[in-house]
Amino acid sequence: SLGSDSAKAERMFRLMDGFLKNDSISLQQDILRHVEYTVARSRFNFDDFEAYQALAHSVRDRLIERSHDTQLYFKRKDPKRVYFLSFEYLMGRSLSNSVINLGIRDQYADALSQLGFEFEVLAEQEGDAALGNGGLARLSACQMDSMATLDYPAWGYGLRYEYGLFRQVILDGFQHEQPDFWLNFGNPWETERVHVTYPVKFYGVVEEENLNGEKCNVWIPGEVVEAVAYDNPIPGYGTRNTITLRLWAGKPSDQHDMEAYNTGDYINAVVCRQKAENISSVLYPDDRSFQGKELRLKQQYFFVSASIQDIIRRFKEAHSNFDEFPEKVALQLNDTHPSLAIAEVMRVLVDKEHLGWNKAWDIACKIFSFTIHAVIAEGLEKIPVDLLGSLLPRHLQIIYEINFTFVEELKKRIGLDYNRLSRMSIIEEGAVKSIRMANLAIVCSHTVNGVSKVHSELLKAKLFKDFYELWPQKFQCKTNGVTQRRWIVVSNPSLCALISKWLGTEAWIRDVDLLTGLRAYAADPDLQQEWMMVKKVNKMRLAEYIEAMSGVKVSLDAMFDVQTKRIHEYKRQLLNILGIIHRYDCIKNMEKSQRSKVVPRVCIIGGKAAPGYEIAKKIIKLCHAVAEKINNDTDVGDLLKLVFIPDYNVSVAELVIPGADLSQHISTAGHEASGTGSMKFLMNGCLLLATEDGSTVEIVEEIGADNLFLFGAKIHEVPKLREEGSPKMPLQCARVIRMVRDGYFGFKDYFESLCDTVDGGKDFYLLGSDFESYLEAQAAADKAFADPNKWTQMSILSAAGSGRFSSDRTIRDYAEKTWGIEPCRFPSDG
Ligand code: F55
Repeated sequence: SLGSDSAKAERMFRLMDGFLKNDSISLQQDILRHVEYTVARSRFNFDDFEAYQALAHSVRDRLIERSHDTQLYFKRKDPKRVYFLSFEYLMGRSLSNSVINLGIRDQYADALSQLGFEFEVLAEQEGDAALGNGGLARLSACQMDSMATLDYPAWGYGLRYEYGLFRQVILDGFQHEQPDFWLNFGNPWETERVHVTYPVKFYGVVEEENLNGEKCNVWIPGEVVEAVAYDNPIPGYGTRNTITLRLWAGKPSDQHDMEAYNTGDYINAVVCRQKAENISSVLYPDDRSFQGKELRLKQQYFFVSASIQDIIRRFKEAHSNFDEFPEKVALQLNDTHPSLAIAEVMRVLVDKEHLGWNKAWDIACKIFSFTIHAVIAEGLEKIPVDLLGSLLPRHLQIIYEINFTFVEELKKRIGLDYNRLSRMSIIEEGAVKSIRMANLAIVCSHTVNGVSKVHSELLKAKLFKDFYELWPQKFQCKTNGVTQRRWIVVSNPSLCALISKWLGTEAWIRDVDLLTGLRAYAADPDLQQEWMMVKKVNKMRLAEYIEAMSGVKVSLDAMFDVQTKRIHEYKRQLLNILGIIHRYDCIKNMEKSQRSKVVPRVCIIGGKAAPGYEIAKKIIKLCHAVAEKINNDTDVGDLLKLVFIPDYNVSVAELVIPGADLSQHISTAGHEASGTGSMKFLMNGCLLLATEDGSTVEIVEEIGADNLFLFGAKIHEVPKLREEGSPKMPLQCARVIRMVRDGYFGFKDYFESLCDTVDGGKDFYLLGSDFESYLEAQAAADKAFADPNKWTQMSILSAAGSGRFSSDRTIRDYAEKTWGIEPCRFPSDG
């Protein structure tokens, strides 16, 4: 094998630039070959979807070749690897991203046009891979792109849900959920690894046994499910490195079946097999609440156990004992969802590898790092002890053991402060005794990261104060970022070309700090002119989509004002809608002659509500009710339109974000851990209207407060405002709420409870107290928009200052400060 003779191997690696050629003729032949033999259609007769499938398979061939090379190279170099454990990934589409990262988009476009097809049209055939809820899941996807591009020896692990995030269908203005059976037409990007399977065990009992005179615990499980690997290639940009996202699917275990068949109940045994597949069948659509459901816990353990077995197998291939484990392996916990991995690593090292508790714990504490995405205690995951004890009895024991040692240690450090001890304990006593997964993760991780500066400070001051006082050195900050490959290069080709032209290089695609070079030309009339043209093109694309989706015709001269994200009370889509009602009310009440002074707006809202989140669903309905009224009011015409974009997902975002003039990030201060949508809008030269929350604070540091529209209470003011309550409700806010209550938009009774959240005495999210300042910020935005040159300059400065919000920066930071890994680049020019 190539592993033995290193000089020879090096030469081989250089020679083998792959078998597949990328000239136009080769690509055409390749596509036709896949039409004929993979898709099994005649090469003389196939439609757009079949052409897409063949094209995807042709790209996939190239990805596979690169994955092989990358893995072989990693194997030979045996660098320290990072394993990124995330329960959710929002990958969206793969085609455009892949050919761009491979550097052969133009070649493919040319080959296709020779065959009579258009690349863009075929790209539209692809459905989204939506294996996640929102920000956290898209962040994982952006970070995978950066890990590949920066040549880090990384693996992503996750679950291969058969049903991704539900499809949102709007009927009469109400959200309905439909299943997202995304694998229906096959998935050309994944490879099933039938030989990479591991048994995952559940239930049963733990028995004490005597092993060579020593007592040890043996878990005798009651159910076995097989985990099978599906590999998804993640190509880097400007490098041959292509890493792997390995997703696990459940399949029946033969081992288990043998017993069932022997009992003679054949039919029942076959039916039982089906149950195994259920484990990975559906993604939980809640992005906040924890319901302590058994299936969810099963999913967590299933994914964790298979991943840990895979990681340990790979390590053991190259090492005979575990001494070097911490020098070769870093495990990143993406929120608490995968933190059972801690108990699993302990179980494997102690029970299976017989390392001894202390040695195993020492290793565990060196390999885990933990990033938390929640802000408030209610966002933290808790698992009922009874549930864990029945599903994973040995893991419960291990967690108790970890907690016992931890609490004893703690007593020595802080004395018998029982309040504090009980706050910090991994076990929460109470009506439902449960495991605090965040505490488990903090105790074992060497590093705990927040996702923005303010969030990291809040963690230290509030949520994890006790832990911060104990271990200040553990707490770090890794401000989130997004990948400019997807959010500029893929989604906004015209802007991409414009930036490269003015910077005289495409190097910013790998080195995004170069975008600051645009600052020098921000006032240049030529750049401004071209910049406006690009925005116009993107607005046109978006306007066509809006008309197709909702039948509403919008004017390109209007300001496109966008708020797209999951629907949440704290994200305050309701504040946006109340602001729109106010604007409408003003237009209706003004003298006709004054109307020509109004800056026309198209307000665009999009996002999904968790299926059980009633208030969020009412917000969606209110949006539709208000839109119905405004859009049909001839008094208003093009001065104001409101559209709800249904089924917001990654590919819709790619269309919406480049077309936005203004975007809103208006969470109640202190509630958004980071927010990453804002970064995507910023990169696309969209101006932000925002509260000083999460990553916005850092965006202000980069682009200056003059280049966006800030408003609202600051984080430290929120508690006091809450105490004061609604006397602060301004008249304007009270008036628009009254309009809703009086049935101005219909559905009077239905909106009552929604209105109560604002004027019912609590106004927890401070819509009332922020209302005036929100209107002022909106007025400032109107004023700026009325001066196109000024606006364009602010837009250029926004994009020019977005470099810090690239996930490349985030990942480099993780690699250097948290994981301790180095790039490992396949020797080739990409
Ligand atoms: C998903 C499942 C559960 Cl059980 C809990 C939370 C979630 C989830 O989707 N959280 C989430 O998206 N959090 C967001 O993470 C982003 C990335 O760090 C942040 O930008 C954002 O502020 C935060 O809300």
